[in-house]
Amino acid sequence: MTDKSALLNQLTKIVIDGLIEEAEGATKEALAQGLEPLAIVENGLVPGIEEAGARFARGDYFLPELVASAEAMQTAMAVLDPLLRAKQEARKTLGHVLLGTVEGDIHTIGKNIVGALLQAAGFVVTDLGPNVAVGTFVAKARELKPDIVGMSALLTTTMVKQQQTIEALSREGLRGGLKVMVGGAPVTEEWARKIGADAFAEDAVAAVAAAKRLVGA
Ligand code: B1M
Repeated sequence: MTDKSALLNQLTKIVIDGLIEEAEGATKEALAQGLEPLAIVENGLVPGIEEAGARFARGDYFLPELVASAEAMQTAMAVLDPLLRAKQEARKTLGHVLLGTVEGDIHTIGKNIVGALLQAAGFVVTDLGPNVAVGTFVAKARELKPDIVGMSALLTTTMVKQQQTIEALSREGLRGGLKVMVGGAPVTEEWARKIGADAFAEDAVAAVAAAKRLVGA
């Protein structure tokens, strides 16, 4: 095993085991060894949080263990996030994305990665955070006039808020010229079509490609 894959495996284990104090140092070490920030996310951290989620679903992990895994991942992401954002690819602004996790849903990790890569690609991102009420998306869309509203949902029970937000945006006459992108682990292309979203993306790299398509960049 190479040093680099050993470091990635170590990061995966740190997230699975929720070793919060070790996450920052191991992430900095991976960077020092020349690993790209996105590769650290995709090949080190994400497999760890997915395994923690699978253990939680099987009943092998309880909520405190899932929380510890999430905190270890977020500690590592605090190191990587500025680097992901700083990798400015475009010189001109491609558009404005209003981003948030829908009402009733506090999952932020995937949304934050999407936001960081959109910013790196040249989009201005206004991140409303987690648990964003339908009315808040509508009010902010009216106020800020973004090109794209992006909604993340991680729970099968909160996906419906994406639909309700799209309906509210239409009702308020805000859909003309405004595109909507949806994503999150339970969200599918089929769901996106059903609720009238303009784009679905299964990961952050696909989200950048989709956002560029939506603004014709
Ligand atoms: Co929770 N959780 N969680 N959780 N959690 C899931 C989603 C779950 C699948 C775990 C499981 O049972 N296997 C399950 C949902 C089951 C379901 O709905 N069918 C679940 C549950 C049940 C819960 C609670 C209800 C647990 C409880 O309290 N009993 C609770 C819900 C609280 C709430 O929201 N109201 C809860 C809480 C938590 C923590 C707080 C502990 C923590 C979140 C911490 C945080 O985000 N700040 C957490 C975590 C970490 C997870 C798992 C393990 C990992 C999610 C994650 O960060 N993945 C998750 C299991 C899983 O998904 N495998 C799980 C990594 C991230 C990079 O991927 O978020 O999918 P993801 O984002 C990707 C793509 O989806 C896409 O790009 C991202 C980057 O590549 N994408 C977009 C995301 N948003 C996008 C938007 C776009 C485009 C693409 O356009 C706008």
